[in-house]
Amino acid sequence: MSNLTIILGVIGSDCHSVGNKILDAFFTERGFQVVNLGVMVSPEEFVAAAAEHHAAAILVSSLYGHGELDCAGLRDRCTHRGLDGILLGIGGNLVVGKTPREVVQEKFRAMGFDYVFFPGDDLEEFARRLREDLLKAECHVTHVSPPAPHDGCLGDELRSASAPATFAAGR
Ligand code: B12
Repeated sequence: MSNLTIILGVIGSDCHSVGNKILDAFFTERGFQVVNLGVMVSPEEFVAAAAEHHAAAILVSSLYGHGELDCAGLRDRCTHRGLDGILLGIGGNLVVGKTPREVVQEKFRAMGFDYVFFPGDDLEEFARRLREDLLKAECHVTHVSPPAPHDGCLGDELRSASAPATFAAGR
C-alpha cells in the first residue's frame, strides 16, 4: 500500500502558525496522513519525526525569511538517517526582499528540495502532484540507520539534472 504520511512544520525560530494549521486541515481532508509538528521546529525534529512515522515526505514552511539558513543541511540529515528517498517540499516567504522566483527555486532545489511552493501557487495542484509522485513511487523511503546503500528511489530521480525538481518549475 502506498505511503501518504507527511510531516508538516514551520522551521527554525519561525512562529507563523496560521498557514501550518490550514495545511494540516487541507492535506488531512485529501487523505494524507499528517504528522504536524507545529511551529519552531528544528531540522533534527523534522528528521526524527520522519523516521519515527515512516513518512514519505517532509513539507517545511518558512515565513519569516530565514528559510535558507534554517534548511541548510536538511537533505544531508535525511540521508544520514537513512531517509534516502524521502521527498522534501518547502513553501512560504522563502527569502527576504524581492528575489526572482527562478533564483529562489534554484537555490532550494540545490539544497535538495523536490518542491518549492510560492504564495499564490495552486495548493490543489501541489497536492495532486505530491499524491501522484507518492503513488507512483515503486520504492519507498528506506528507514534505517546508518544510511542504506543507494537504491534508486524516486527522490533521487526527481533531483536529477534532467528532471527539474521543483513544483514551481512544472514537474
Ligand atoms: C500574522 C503575521 C505575523 C504574526 C504571526 C502570528 C501567528 N501566530 O501566526 C506575528 C505578529 C507574531 C508575526 C511576527 C513576525 N513576522 Co509576520 N506576518 C504575519 C502576516 C501578516 C500574515 C501571515 C499569515 O498568517 N498568513 C496567512 C497564511 C494562511 O498564509 P501563509 O502563512 O503564507 O501560508 C500559506 C502559504 O504560504 C502556503 N504554504 C506555507 N508553507 C508551505 C509549505 C508547503 C510545502 C506548501 C506546499 C505550501 C506552504 O500554504 C499556506 C496556506 O495557504 C505576514 C504577511 C502576509 N500577508 O503573509 C507577515 C510576515 C510573514 N511576517 C514577517 C516578519 C518579518 C515577521 C517578524 C520577523 C517581524 C519582526 N521583526 O518581529 C516576526 C517573526 C516572528 C517569528 N519568530 O516568526 C514578514 C516576512 C518577510 C519575509 N519573509 O521576507 C511578512 C511577510 C510581513 C512582511 N510583508 O514583511 N507575523
